[in-house]
Amino acid sequence: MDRDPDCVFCSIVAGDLPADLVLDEPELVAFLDRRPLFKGHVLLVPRQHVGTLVDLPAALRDPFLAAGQRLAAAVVDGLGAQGSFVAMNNVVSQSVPHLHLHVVPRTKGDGLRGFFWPRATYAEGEGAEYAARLRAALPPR
Ligand code: DGP
Repeated sequence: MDRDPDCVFCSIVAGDLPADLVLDEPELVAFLDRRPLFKGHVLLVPRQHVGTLVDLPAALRDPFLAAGQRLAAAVVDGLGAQGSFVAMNNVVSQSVPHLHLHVVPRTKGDGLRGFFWPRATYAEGEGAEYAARLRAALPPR
């Protein structure tokens, strides 16, 4: 299994660094974020060192998303959350360069207000232009 000796999440996966494990399976591990947005905030990682979503091997795509679904169910069924916020940072704002999916329990009124994300506005025709650039850059299926 590929491991980066300098990666903290590889150390958690290997059992060299303690963490509260939520899921421990041949291809995937999930554990509590040590600085949770809310209690029960889980990070799902591939066991092998993968930097970002773009680098995730095809064979892991379905298991990774399936585990994310199960964790999203578990924060509701196990913790009494109403729902979840599921997200990942890739490169920008990614503080640990080992792919990780955040699964955060959410309940109305919990105080999380959209992370104060800035919102842009498209000028007339600009949305169509952006969509065309993205379609042209999409890697083949
Ligand atoms: P991001 O900013 O999206 O890269 O999220 C990285 C998260 O990883 C951040 O919420 C804190 C968490 N984290 C960083 N180091 C450790 C660690 O050693 N153990 C645990 N459990 N979580 C960590």
